[in-house]
Amino acid sequence: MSSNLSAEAKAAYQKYLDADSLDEKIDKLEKFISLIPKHKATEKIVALNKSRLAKLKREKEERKKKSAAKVVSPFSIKKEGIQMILVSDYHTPGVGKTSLLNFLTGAAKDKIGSFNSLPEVGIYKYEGIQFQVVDMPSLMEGASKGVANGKEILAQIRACDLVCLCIDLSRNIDQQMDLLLNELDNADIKLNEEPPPIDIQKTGANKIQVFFLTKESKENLELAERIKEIVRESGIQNAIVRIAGNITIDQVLDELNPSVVYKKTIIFGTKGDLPHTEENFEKLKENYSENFPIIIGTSVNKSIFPDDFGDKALKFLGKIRIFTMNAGEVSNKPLIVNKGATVEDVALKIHRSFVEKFDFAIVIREGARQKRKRVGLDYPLEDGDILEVHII
Ligand SMILES: Nc1nc2c(ncn2[C@@H]2O[C@H](COP(=O)(O)OP(=O)(O)OP(=O)(O)O)[C@@H](O)[C@H]2O)c(=O)[nH]1
Ligand SMILES: [Mg+2]
Repeated sequence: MSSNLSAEAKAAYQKYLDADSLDEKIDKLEKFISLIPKHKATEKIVALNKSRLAKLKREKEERKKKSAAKVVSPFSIKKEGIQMILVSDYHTPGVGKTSLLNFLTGAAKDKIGSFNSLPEVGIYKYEGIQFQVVDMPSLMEGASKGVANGKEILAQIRACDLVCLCIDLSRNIDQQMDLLLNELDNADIKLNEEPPPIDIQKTGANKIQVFFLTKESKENLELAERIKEIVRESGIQNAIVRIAGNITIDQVLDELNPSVVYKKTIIFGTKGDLPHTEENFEKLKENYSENFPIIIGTSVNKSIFPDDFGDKALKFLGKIRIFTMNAGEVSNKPLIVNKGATVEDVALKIHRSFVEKFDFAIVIREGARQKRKRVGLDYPLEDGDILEVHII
């Protein structure tokens, strides 16, 4: 144990060593890591203990998977379309989540103005696209430790497509943001961060190999030994680690931590009709737009909500719409696929047989030089394309 550590940190480490249960061990180790002063000389000890933490957390995930008796939580909402979750912090009750849900979808009218302890759900339709709006109970301090059903709520946030932080513009916006960002960070939910270009695959061979795949990644060559050390320390003895870009040791640790997820997140400022909310809205944009490119001012009372929300959201999520055509008839419900999807990706979504018996496809693209084109499976599609697949 390094002598650079405070007495408090050393005591915390001892508590971790003494801990009996897995949960307790995780808790104590997290506490210890938070007490290590962060600078160059302690980097190694932080990394080492974070990989131990990753190991414990993976063990916990494994145990969870094994526990056969699966009880469906009332906070678990099955996805129907693009799932967006409205979240707010517990210390600011009544920010207007249920009102917004009701405004967009017509659901839960009778739940407005009262404290909601269970989620409410509605469908917001936008040009044939379904957005499933989930109004979650607010997040309490310590949610990631399970306070006020925090674990269940956070589990659904992990699974959703779009996190929507709801901030009451008539109250202290920084306080609301701080609380929310803190709770989500504690739960290892990373907002608007790109997942690092690291892939760790367990293998049969009894060794850890690190490959640097791109020119850029080769600048990290000197990290190879440390990466191996960290992966081994996290309990993995045999793996291939592929690095495809510039990375940091912290990102390797995140990759080993099974609870880390990356979520696209926007902010809704609510109650924009109340006095002085304009200043707070400006402040919200000023302080947070660097990390949150979409900040939307709303008012349920004055029906203020962007007409082009669906377009904005889809673009932000990196999704495109493809309209399928069958015998000249164009479907009015688009298929939602990832940007860069090919004819094959979409055909697979319709039915596997469309790929197996594929003959050719017709793509109709408004505004293109050649509006109607005959193409093959590998043809890349664009937002708004009309696609007709012909089979043999
Ligand atoms: N002036 C104004 N009041 C609003 C607006 N939206 C909501 N409110 C009011 O704010 C209060 C709380 O709204 P809710 O929608 O119940 O808030 P909530 O976020 O669901 O609250 P919890 O379920 O307790 O977390 C209600 O009295 C609403 O009428 C708005 O756009 N403008
Ligand atoms: Mg509510």
